[in-house]
Amino acid sequence: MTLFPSLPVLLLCVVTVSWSETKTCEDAQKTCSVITCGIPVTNGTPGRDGRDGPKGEKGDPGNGLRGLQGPPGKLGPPGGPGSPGGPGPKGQKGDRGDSLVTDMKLATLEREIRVLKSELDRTKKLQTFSLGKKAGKKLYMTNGEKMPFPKVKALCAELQATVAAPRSAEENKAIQDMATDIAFLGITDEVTEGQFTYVTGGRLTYSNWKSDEPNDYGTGEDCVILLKDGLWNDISCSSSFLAICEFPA
Ligand code: FUC
Ligand code: CA
Ligand code: CA
Repeated sequence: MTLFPSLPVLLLCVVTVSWSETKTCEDAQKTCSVITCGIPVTNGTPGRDGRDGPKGEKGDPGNGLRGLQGPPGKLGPPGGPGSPGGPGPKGQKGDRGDSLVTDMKLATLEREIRVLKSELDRTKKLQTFSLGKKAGKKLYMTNGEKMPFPKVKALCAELQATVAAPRSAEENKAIQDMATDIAFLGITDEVTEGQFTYVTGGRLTYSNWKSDEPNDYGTGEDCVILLKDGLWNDISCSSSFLAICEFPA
């Protein structure tokens, strides 16, 4: 017996199944032996893919294991200029500048000082020789003028000297020998009447008063003069006598 019925029967079966929606497959099988029940008929070929749907919402962060760190990203754009740096280290000492000129000036000055010292030394020796200055002895000098005592003091001070004041018979004689006239001595009792002192300070270590002197005669006598014979007399300081200055030994 053949599996397939004749063509008119097959067509009838197909039509009958299509008209009755409530009829079960088993009912249809009773009237149409070619219908097989239980297994659905296979679908047709799939249609073409539809268009992409809308983008979904962002999903929650995953809590699984993190992946390994990726490779470094691309080099970024260059940054802006930084803030100015601090001061650099101290530089080396500069050149000596014009020290060469200064050195030459100094050398010239030193040479000139050497010459001047030499000339001063020669002048001093000539003066000593011409004045008969003796080593270790004071030098007495006069300009031959007579004047009141204050002027004698001022004159000698100008010469960086003092008024002649003998501290020994020898010095008294030396002054007497060079004096051309009665001369003032650098001795007074201006500070304390009756107490004669050296104008440079200090009590007398030597005196050569004439007899009855000092007598503070008249309105008073506080200065001292060396008489021609070498003796002393107190006299008024405003009277005028020879000025003699002394220079150290
Ligand atoms: C003597 C001196 C005085 C003055 C007078 C004229 O009395 O003691 O100083 O010289 O003479
Ligand atoms: Ca006196
Ligand atoms: Ca007197």
